[in-house]
Amino acid sequence: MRVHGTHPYNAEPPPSALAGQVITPLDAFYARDHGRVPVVDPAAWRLTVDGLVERPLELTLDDLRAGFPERTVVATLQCAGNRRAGLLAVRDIPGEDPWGPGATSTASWTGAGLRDVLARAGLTPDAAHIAFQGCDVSTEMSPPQPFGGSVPVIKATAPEVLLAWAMNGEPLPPVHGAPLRVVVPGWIGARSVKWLTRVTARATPSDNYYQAVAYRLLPADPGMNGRAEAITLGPVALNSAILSPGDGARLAPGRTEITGYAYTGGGRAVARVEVSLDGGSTWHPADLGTSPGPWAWRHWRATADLPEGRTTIAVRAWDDAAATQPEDPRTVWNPKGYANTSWHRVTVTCGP
Ligand SMILES: Nc1nc2c(c(=O)[nH]1)N[C@H]1C(S)=C(S)[C@@H](COP(=O)(O)O)O[C@H]1N2
Ligand SMILES: [Mo]
Repeated sequence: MRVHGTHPYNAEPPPSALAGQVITPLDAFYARDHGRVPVVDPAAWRLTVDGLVERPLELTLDDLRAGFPERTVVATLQCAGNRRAGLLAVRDIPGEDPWGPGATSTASWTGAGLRDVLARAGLTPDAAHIAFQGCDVSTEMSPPQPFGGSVPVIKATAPEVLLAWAMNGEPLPPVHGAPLRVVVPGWIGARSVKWLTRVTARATPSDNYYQAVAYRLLPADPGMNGRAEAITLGPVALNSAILSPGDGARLAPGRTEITGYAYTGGGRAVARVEVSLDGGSTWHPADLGTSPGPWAWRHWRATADLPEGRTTIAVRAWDDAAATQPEDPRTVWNPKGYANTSWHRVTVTCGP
């Protein structure tokens, strides 16, 4: 793993560890924490469901396992800071880690459907947002706060949203949120709150720091009237990256296999992936392979005859609304370094 920090723990797999496998092994799954991993006693742990509900609930892990149908969903998590390093190269972003393309991974998640738990509690008609709170404490703000966030009721009650206790068929590891985390497929990783202790139905979005202040896309510049809106990040924007060959690789001449991932959230689908060897003048379609399901990335592959010497390989994806990725990271730079969706590039050298 490439470790960006130990307390809190932040680490991403190198591209080679993500390449070639649609389900990321647990020891290669990226980790993104804002506080120290809390020590949770699963026997004493309870999940509180409260707020705008008819019947507030207090559930043990056994209540969740025995009381609700078990569901499994293959879903990709992607941090909003994935590929921030490409934005840092444009302009400095103080205090934020230089994530490469590995702040994303895919697992098979098992747990109870959040919609089933919310149905048991009974949402009142004025419930519009479902807020999540973990029991880790972040000191990134003053006074310190537990990590939290929210999603609109329409997403919270969609069948793919889980309260997960297992990952790839194993008990949820401590660093990924044991004993229970939310998994909100298609939305930025920050909404998949780990070490979950409270689910609250509200009329408005969560006022937690990570919903109300961080994970918002600020304008690059204040502008002439200083009134550009901050965008609260929700669904993941279309993105793609090259996993192999690695940046800086030396390759034997001849045919080279190029592989990587493409992903989009919010219920959209990756419709096409293309690679260019000439800075975007011409594009070659990649093979998308079979889909592992509507909430997971696509692992694509293409083969190319690389010329001798240095070549920069670029990738871009298209989605089913015919949106594609911007060429230049300068056009998407923002002060917190989120959502770098610009073409991903690696430079390789071919020679005898
Ligand atoms: N309680 C809690 N939940 C959290 C976080 C956190 O710091 N604390 N980080 C979030 C962010 S920003 C991301 S990208 C994902 C990362 O999940 P992972 O560490 O399992 O990959 O968890 C989210 N859930
Ligand atoms: Mo994140």
